[in-house]
Amino acid sequence: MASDSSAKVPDLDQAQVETMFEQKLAEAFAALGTFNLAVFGKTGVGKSTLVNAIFGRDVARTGVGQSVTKGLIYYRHPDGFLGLYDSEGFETGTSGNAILEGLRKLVSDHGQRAIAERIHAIWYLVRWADRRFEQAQEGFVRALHNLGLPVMIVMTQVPTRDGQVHPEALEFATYIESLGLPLAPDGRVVITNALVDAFTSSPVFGLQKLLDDTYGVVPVAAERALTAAQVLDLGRKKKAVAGIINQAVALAAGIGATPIPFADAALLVPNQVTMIARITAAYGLPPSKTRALAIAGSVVLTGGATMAGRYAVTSLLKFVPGGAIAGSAISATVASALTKAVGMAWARVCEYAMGLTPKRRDAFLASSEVTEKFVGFLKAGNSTSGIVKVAKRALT
Ligand SMILES: Nc1nc2c(ncn2[C@@H]2O[C@H](COP(=O)(O)OP(=O)(O)OP(=O)(O)O)[C@@H](O)[C@H]2O)c(=O)[nH]1
Ligand SMILES: [Mg+2]
Repeated sequence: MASDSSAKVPDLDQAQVETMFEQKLAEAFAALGTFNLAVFGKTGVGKSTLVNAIFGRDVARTGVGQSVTKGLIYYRHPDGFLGLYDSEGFETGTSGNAILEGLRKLVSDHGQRAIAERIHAIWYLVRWADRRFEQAQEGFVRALHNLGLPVMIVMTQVPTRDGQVHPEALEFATYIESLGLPLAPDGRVVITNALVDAFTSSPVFGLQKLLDDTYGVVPVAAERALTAAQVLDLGRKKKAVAGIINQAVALAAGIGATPIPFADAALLVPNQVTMIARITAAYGLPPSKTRALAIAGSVVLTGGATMAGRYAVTSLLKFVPGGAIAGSAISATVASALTKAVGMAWARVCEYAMGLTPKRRDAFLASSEVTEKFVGFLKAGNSTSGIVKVAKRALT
């Protein structure tokens, strides 16, 4: 029997795969890099509220703060892929000058810094109800631009009705735009409301536009971190994940196509572990909570899917005349189908986690429920591959 062949790659036990998972998860998170955002605007304009609405976390409260200069603190979120320069209690004038001085030092060696240590975007917030944009503010925005940083002006707490922006807010935005400031990405002011107004019930507005515009100014190398960090646009995460799954499927097909006696399950495992780790990171799930993910992944990969897959391959091989070449052709199909099924099921686990409140999510990510969900989604997947069907039956 093929499974007794001396060429057989030894099976990996669960502990080995678990260790592999932890290593690959760490690598995948490190590979995301960091997206660094600086947020300016007077006290109460809504800096913290806006950051919360787009990144789903109070970076300033949960992050580790480090004073850059008076009035400017850099918070690195413990998840690693989000950094925030927050100007709490910011005023233009003297404190604005101090901040500019600090920034000037910070960006003076920008070119020599790793991408993850640069500032990638600046949001300068103006509250519409202030209806004033002073010369000092204008000067501050120009100075930021002169430092080579992409500045966006965001108007906050703007009321809308039936999708129509309050006419006075529009007028105010037009006024700011008429100053000819070098605004990224297109010279326009981004109009937002980050919180439903309890009194007027004016809805949340403009956040997707703000995020899209932000993508327009960040360097490609910081995009993956931004996609992981933001929680507003699940579509962007899904797109990144689809790319990761496709890559792994192509790699699996390559592994399966090598003329080995049969597609050895153990050969497919590292590729699937890497894929799962990258999917987890792309969704931006907290790396500090990945222990249960590593366990779930290793249980499923060593227990069910791949074992069943190999069983199916070896039994099919018996019926294929002509030996290794026909066998390897089947192996490529098997390897791809299984890898795809595993990737899709894992993506659903991550999306399920994303849909929970932060507290429920943490509890879920620390529990054996992860394994149950993974197996459940794998079984429920709609792969038409016969091999995947056999693998599903083997999952109990
Ligand atoms: N309706 C509505 N209220 C908002 C919005 N943004 C902020 N607020 C409210 O305005 C107040 C101040 O918001 P913060 O986000 O704390 O302002 P900040 O700019 O971080 O202020 P500092 O940290 O003091 O500089 C809070 O009571 C928020 O609830 C918004 O978009 N819409
Ligand atoms: Mg704040």
